[in-house]
Amino acid sequence: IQAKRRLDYQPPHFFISTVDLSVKLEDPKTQVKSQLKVIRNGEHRHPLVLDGEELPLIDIKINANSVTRYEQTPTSLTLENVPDEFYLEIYTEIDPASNSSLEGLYKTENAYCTQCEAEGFRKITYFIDRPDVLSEYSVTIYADQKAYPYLLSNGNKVDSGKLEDGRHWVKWHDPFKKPCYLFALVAGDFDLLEDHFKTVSGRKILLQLFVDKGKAKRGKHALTSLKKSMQWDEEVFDLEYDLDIYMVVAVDFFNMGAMENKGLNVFNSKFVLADSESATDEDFFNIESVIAHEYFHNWTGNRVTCRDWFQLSLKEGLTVFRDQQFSADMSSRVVNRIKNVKVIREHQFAEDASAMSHPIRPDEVIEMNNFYTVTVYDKGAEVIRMLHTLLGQQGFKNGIDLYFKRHDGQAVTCDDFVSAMQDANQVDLSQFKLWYSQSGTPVVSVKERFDDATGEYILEFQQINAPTADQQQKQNLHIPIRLEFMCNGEKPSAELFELKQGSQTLTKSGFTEKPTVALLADFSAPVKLEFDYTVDALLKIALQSQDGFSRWDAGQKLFSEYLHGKTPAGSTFKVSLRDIDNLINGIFNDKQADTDWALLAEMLTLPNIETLAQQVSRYYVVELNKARKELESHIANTFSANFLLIYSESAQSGYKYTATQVNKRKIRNLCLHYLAKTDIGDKLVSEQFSASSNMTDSLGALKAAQSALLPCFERLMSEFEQKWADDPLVLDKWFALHASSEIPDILARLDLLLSHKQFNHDNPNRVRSVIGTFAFYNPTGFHAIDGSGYKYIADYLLKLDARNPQVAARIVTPLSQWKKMDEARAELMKHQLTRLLAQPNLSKDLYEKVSKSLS
Ligand code: B3K
Ligand code: ZN
Repeated sequence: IQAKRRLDYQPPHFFISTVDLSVKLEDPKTQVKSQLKVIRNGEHRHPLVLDGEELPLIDIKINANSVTRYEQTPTSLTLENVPDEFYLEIYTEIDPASNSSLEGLYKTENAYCTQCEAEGFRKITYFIDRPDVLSEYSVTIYADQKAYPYLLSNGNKVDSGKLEDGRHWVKWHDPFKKPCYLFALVAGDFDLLEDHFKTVSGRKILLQLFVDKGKAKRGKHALTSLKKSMQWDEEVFDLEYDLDIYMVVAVDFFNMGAMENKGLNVFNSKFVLADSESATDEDFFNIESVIAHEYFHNWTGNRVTCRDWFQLSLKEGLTVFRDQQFSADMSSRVVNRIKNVKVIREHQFAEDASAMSHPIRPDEVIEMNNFYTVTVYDKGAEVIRMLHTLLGQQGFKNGIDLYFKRHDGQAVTCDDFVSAMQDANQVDLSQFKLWYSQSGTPVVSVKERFDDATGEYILEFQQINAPTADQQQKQNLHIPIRLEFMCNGEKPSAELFELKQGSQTLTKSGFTEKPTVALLADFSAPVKLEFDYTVDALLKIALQSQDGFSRWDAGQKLFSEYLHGKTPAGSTFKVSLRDIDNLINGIFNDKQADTDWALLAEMLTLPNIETLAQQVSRYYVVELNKARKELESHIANTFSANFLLIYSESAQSGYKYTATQVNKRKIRNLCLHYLAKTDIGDKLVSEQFSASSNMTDSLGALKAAQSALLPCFERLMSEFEQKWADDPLVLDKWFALHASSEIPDILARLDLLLSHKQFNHDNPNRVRSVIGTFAFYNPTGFHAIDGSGYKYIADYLLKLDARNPQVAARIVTPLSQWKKMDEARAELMKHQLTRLLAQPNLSKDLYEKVSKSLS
């Protein structure tokens, strides 16, 4: 198996200016006829090489004449001595019903649907399947009218008709040139929700949302979110929608969240369907954010796309940054920032510390689908955010304007993006660009000195870029560090420090006493910070900083250090239980807090075990988990009166997805989480569960019961199961709660879940909710010292890999991250990885991740 390298990029030998596709949907054989206008790129004599996978070729013609001389391999079709410009007709047959990889054209329970990014188009027809080949598409779809009344593709519907045999056809034309990964086709019977959006220039856009029959009322929130996104992009980035129609289809079988196909987004139904009874506030939030993300891709991804897949962060990092800014504007900026930072610290730091470490612009790839990672997406967004921090909102906007002015309609690189930012602002970003090529989490180590006599305060910064699995040599990065100085009786002052060298000093004078400094405010760079804060300083920042993020972060630091101090990892910070009590007392007494319930809830939440694991070089899973549980119990019992008071104050009637209501439910369920660990827990949790008429509060009760191992847990879970027996999307929450339960016989429980009548091994949502949740979020079960958890996952992956390699390769992640574990567990994990690697016909997806983790 061969890796592709970024530096080997060569422009395509041929372009394809137009594509005329005709797809006749039928079981088991779907006929695909493709007519391509092929144009040689420059003067050369290379053959035309087309990509294609598992494609039975029926016929092939050049300028209407059948071709007999061609070379076919399992992944390509080569034609020698072709003209400089010609029409190529290719006729293939595929079987969507047996395509369980959910890539290419596949058939779900009641619909046909495509997923082409990254390299799925080659499973539909022979093509030059790379993002720098841009073509104008016409697509005609034929299918049985009764079973498939809606036949959809990109762009505008231009014609349609009926055939005599009960079949019908629809023809689509997309006027915008696009790479084949943005092609989409959907056929099915749906409920349709319609709305309109009037653009800033006065054009009326038809919005259509297609959902499973009977689910129309759950689609309203997605449509509202779409309109908000369209308006936000006009207001903030002057970006207007370009086609006259925008369609979104929700499907049940989908490998990831959603896909931004031009004019025809395809979504995992999980990110579309919501109403108060069946969806949580978090679901509502995620829908708004994923709808926005895919919509924003219309400019950052579709109008300007990637030259090659190594540039993926060009569109993903930027689009994640845009959706984060949007979410922040829709609700609370601070709470959203906390959310983003949690993802980085919990998942991205783990990836950087693993064998899969890679820069946001990878250099080597075996299976592209393995690189849709938290590094490319979320660290990518942090890199864009740093540009935004360094250039300011206006400077950033000027850069974006220049980027579109230069590159609209093109397939470009990350360097092109940075150049636009640089030229629009006349700054030198050459050192900054290293963030694109260098992997790993930088450590910024800071020391302070204060001179009583002169009033001078000195901060000595050092950056340490340690070697990673993929890269030995590192260079110094350009790291923006926000600081806040706090002095007694004065208004805190903020400042942006740019760390560019290995060591650098910042000197401030004029202090009458040693200031308290809060470093890395707003998480201004994706780094780990080392600084010997005093406990008093952390308490002061946590309770008095002007910056909500810094307050939360200081509290998290106190919790973390206290917890590590309880394990063999230890801590040099001497945080006592008294300090924790002081912190929590302070948080409760804080006047600002009751105006922002959501931030209060964040401040009172302990870092999760996965985040704690990333703060130390050795992960003592059992000890850490125990310490964390004990601390939660302590907090619950020491502050039960406070929790109870807020619990009753935050009660509300009726459900609306508004910031005020969401924040109240959030603090209320946090209080319940703690109160569950007191002696009124069982009663209170049962009461909330019975009284609740919305999913947020019902699930809040179940989660509280699970985490406190309450007697009522099993009973409430079966009530829930009965109520939602026919709704697998809702049952996913139930599956996941069971799978993350830290009960002794967890593997037997998993077996039961897998044989549940709503479980379906071919549905990625189901597989993720049971198998994924167990591997990622059941520390005691997964890391059981007898290795049974690891074996369970490996056994499952051996079967899953043959059906759906993409999903298998995602779920192997926790197993591959064995480096931080103790020797015994590390050996057991490696043993399972070795078993996987020995599997004949292992997919490229799993091969890449498993082999890396063992080398
Ligand atoms: N671009 C898609 C992801 C495609 C993943 C392919 N394995 C969704 C998104 O990021 O918007
Ligand atoms: Zn995206």
